[in-house]
Amino acid sequence: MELEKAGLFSRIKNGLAKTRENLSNGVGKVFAAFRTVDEELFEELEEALIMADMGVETTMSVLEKVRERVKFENIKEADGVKKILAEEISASLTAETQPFSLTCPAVLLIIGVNGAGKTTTVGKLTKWYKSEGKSVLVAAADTFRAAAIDQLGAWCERAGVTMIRQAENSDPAAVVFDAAASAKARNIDLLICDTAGRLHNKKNLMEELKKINRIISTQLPEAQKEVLLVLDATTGQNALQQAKLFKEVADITGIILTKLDGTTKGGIVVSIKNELDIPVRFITVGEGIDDLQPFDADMFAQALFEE
Ligand SMILES: Nc1nc2c(ncn2[C@@H]2O[C@H](COP(=O)(O)OP(=O)(O)OP(=O)(O)O)[C@@H](O)[C@H]2O)c(=O)[nH]1
Ligand SMILES: [Mg+2]
Repeated sequence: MELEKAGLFSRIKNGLAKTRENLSNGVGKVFAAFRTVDEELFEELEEALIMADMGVETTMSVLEKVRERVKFENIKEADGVKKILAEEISASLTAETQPFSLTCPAVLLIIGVNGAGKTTTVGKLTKWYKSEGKSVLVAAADTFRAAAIDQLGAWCERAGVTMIRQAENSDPAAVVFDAAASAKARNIDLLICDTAGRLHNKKNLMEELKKINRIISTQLPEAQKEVLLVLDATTGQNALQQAKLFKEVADITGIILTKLDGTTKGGIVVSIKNELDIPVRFITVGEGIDDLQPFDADMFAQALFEE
């Protein structure tokens, strides 16, 4: 178990390499040039954290807590301040958040804009939960392009799970209906629904999600329902804006942040949790089927700062 944890940790660390580099160019430099704990130090830290896309509001509130603790604990060493900063970031990520766990049967509805990484993430989640011993069924509810259905089909084949599909351009809600009925009949633990990224317009999207939710609730009334919004971390603060829009049309229960490997903007995780109060549940750090990890705030904060 310890070994497993160490492995996960080093994968997060590698996945966050660009963000870490960005932070160490910023926060790291501030600490390297550390002289005394004074207002100037905090101002430089503030700038460095904002540059890592932690968001202004979040940076301010985290640094306020760091300031208080540094004073109260009479910290004089750079390492001490750094440790407190990591702890406060971690604390802000876990504040009032219940750990994520699934009680089966469960349904995951995966939503998000074009290209955010939904389909890839469904593939990864399928493998993740299957290796936990759960029976999984996938619904190809992105019916806009045949290629999208085939892309998902390839992931499902690799993970060894069944995918429910219909013809291109059929009603996404009808696919979910079929899949939910099948999940019920076969006593499936977990149904994962991929959806289309095309954000026609807000009203359309809202109607479609409502319809899908209604079907799930009718077909699988006992199931735990999670609506997970997939956000592309490389878009930084834009991802936050997207999340705000989606929050207006859907009851999002969690966020999956993708492509953390390709960005210097990993600080966006902190900003999402603090400004939207939606917990980050998974992160992805690559295109491979195993590049998905449940989000662990302590590990994440440590990975950001550890040398
Ligand atoms: N580097 C990296 N690339 C990723 C990650 N997750 C997804 N991608 C890539 O992002 C691209 C888009 O992924 P998709 O899963 O097709 O995105 P989508 O949200 O389903 O897109 P649409 O169905 O068109 O809305 C693909 O090229 C993926 O390989 C990740 O964690 N890291
Ligand atoms: Mg897709």
